[in-house]
Amino acid sequence: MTWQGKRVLVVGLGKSGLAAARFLLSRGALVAVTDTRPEDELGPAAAALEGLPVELHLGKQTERLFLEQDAVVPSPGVAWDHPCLTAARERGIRTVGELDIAAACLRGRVIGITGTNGKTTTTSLIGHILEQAGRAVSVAGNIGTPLLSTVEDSRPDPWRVLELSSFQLEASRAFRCHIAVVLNVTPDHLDRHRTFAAYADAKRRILANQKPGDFAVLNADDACCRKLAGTVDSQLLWFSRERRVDRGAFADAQGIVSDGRFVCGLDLPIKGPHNLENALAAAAAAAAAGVQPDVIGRALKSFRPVEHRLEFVRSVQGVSYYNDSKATNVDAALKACRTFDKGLWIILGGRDKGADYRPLSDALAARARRVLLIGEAAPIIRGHLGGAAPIEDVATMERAVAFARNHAQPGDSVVLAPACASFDQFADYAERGLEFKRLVKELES
Ligand code: UMA
Repeated sequence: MTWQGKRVLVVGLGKSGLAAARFLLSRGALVAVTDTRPEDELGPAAAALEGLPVELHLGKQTERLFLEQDAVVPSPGVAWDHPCLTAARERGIRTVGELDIAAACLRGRVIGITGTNGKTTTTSLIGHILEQAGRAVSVAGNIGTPLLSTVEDSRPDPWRVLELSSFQLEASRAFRCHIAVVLNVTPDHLDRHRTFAAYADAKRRILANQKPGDFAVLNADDACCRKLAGTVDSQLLWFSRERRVDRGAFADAQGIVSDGRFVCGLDLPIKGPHNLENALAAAAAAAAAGVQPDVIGRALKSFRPVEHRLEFVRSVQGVSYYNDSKATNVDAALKACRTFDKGLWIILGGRDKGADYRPLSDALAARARRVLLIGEAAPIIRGHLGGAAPIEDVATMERAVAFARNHAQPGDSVVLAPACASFDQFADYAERGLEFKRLVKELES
């Protein structure tokens, strides 16, 4: 689609909408932007468009505005079946997500990473491995840098490593990944996708549009990934923590093996079995991109954990504090729990996304000294966990940290892995993680 002279409405003025508006302006479109939030709540995002020829419709979203357009570009956070988008489609107005806009003008090769958990770590890991291999590489997408803000710099030679969310993929019809990685698919975002089948279907779109010479890297230990294998049109590579695989990467007692060649031992700087899976996925993807095993091994060893992902904050009187604020769903919180053998103080809660918290019960029963509940979801979590572990309703992060400080014993670990969204008390998971770290750093040692 050529954008020159087209009336295009960008829905949502967050990071992605801002990048989309700028991109579309650069391509000659007549851009309007709408956001349900008023200008004073949007802050810098609204100011960033000042002086540009953009029509702003803030504080409300009317169907009429959508129906006046040639095309509508929703931000990832806008439901794909939003009534105004549906009405626009029924009128024959094109609704197009950021991935498909980018698909038409991206050059270079794309490694896309999706999955319920581990996306950001694996995306960063692959970026790090390629960099260590001397490749020109750009890392973007759901990780925080909107894809459309990087398209203008697109050159034929570099690799583009993209974290892709179900929200972005749901809108994708044309986006192609030369190497597509699916880490795991477990229930999340059911408030948006409604059913697990619809969520999994959105994830599956990462494999659509692949060509026979491309690669699909799937988790052999994940039931949903095994089902996806039947839909792959490219070359299938597996990764597994539990079994040997012929093509792809696996772990045995000696270490990580990729395509039959030793990569490195298991003493990685990133902790926990879930991070071993992320490392295996990254090793398989990097090998598919032509990186040699010794380079992959050295890069896996020199990688440092990403902020808010089981990030070690500090130790106070023998108690270790970890920030896993990015554990915004049950499966991620479960993975965080399983990283610790015993003596766990876990901070759970925030905004519920329609989750079932019962899968946490056994892991908590085996290792949690106390569950500290914060935020709106506290009564739901308490109801689901029953008597699995002692529970304390502390309501706020400040009280959670203070409670843990007063009661935890040397050797214990205090972990923020909330299993919920943050929006009831914080702007986002990053603000929540920063607040936790600030409180922990202020503790007297
Ligand atoms: N809005 C509307 N109408 C709606 C819904 C939202 O106007 O119906 C407005 C909101 O008022 C807000 C704006 O849309 O002002 C926010 O848009 P957005 O939610 O798409 O957020 P962005 O700031 O554009 O950030 C998005 C991704 N956010 C989501 O997918 C929810 C960021 O992922 C991503 O880093 C960024 O683009 C850059 O690519 C964040 C995320 O939480 C980290 N992702 C989810 C996750 O990882 O679980 C999928």
